Amino acid sequence: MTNTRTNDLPPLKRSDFAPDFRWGCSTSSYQIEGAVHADGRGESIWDRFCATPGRIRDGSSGAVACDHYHRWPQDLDMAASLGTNAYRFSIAWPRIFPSGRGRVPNQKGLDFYARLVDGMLERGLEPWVTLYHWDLPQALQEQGGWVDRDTVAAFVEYTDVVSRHLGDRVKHWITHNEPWCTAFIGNYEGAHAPGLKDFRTALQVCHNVMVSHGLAIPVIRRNVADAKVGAALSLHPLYPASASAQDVAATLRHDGLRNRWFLDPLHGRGYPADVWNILGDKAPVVQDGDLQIIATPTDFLGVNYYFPEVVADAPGQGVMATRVVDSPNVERTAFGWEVSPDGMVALLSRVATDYQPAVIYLTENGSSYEDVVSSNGEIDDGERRRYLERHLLALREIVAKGIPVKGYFAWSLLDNFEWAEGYLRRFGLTHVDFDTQQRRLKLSGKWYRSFLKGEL
Ligand code: IFM
Repeated sequence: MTNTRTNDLPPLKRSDFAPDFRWGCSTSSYQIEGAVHADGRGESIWDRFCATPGRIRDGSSGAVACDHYHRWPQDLDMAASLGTNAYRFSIAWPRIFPSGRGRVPNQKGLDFYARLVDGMLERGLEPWVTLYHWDLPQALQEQGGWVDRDTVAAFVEYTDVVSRHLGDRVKHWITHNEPWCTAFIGNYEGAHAPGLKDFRTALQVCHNVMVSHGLAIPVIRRNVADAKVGAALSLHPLYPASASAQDVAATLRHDGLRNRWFLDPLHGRGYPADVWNILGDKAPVVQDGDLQIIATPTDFLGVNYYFPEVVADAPGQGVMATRVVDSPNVERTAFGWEVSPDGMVALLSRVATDYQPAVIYLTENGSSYEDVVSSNGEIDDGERRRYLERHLLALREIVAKGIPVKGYFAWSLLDNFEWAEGYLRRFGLTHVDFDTQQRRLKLSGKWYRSFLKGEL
């Protein structure tokens, strides 16, 4: 994989894209809000996970994070000042139902999101809600969490309340963010909340999350006139570590669980048979009608793109007998993720060819570098700026191929709590000083602003 994009391409302009193209930033509740005890919010699995020694690399938590719960007007001002026309954020379920479910939602939690949405609309930002970005109420985890079918019912109730409350103002709804991470990082790798390490559990969690996605769609449509609904998947272009038949077969298996396990059932094809046959007794329990539910038609496919993976055969390693290897001599972010705009072109071309979604949104894309505030207060994050520019050049190429990408959301508006990495990884276009809560637009943010305002 080489990145061939060069400076001799025509300069990038906002007008290369359709006038109604959505340009935004993405955030999520636990990563930015803080205020974990404010206004009746209940405990989430991430509060519990962070309180467990050794789980978060720097021993931190999202208890304060960017204090966005109190500073949201300033943050929305920043988003609007960039020239974006949309803003993707998530709702903290424990603010709405502190114990996960109940007859009466927490009005103060609903009011917070109503104020936030009104604030977006006042600033010309179209609100894009994500209902689940990983902060499950801890009380539901104690009853089994996503592995328990009751959590599916609880999610549908929560969806009903939120969509009834915000549906007059919010038209774009994302049910789940990155179900792969919910299921496998949280329940198989154990690196995210709830920190379990069981493959069978992860597969059942995955299935239940997908069923909850399908069941939520008609509820949103019932409550929201002109709703546009989809899920945001983390997808990866995959390449075999060598041309050997073994590595090629391993890459196909890996693709089966990483990409097709989500894309196939969402597009009415059921679970991929090649993977299902490998799973044996680890396969999830699928009730009659579940696959039809998961395949409930959506309005768009959300794709979160960060990096490609290189895969090798690994006999005896896990059920799938595959291994992701570090390819040498590739450019990486400070997080170690390969930088590959070409991978984004390959991924979206593949998704468009294999599944023909009517509309795709790039619901996340971004990079983590070790930003330094210079003595004059500037944050010269040239690497992130170049990452952004190169991915937008790739996006222009994707759109020119006729692939129906209709929007791009940069991850993220702000530096924030990066899950198991704590505050060690910064993804923001805006620098946050976590001691003072001072925000400073980085060079990358200024570049995004110049691009969006036609000033490049
Ligand atoms: O911070 C995360 C986000 O919550 C989900 N997508 C990937 C981002 C970077 O790791």
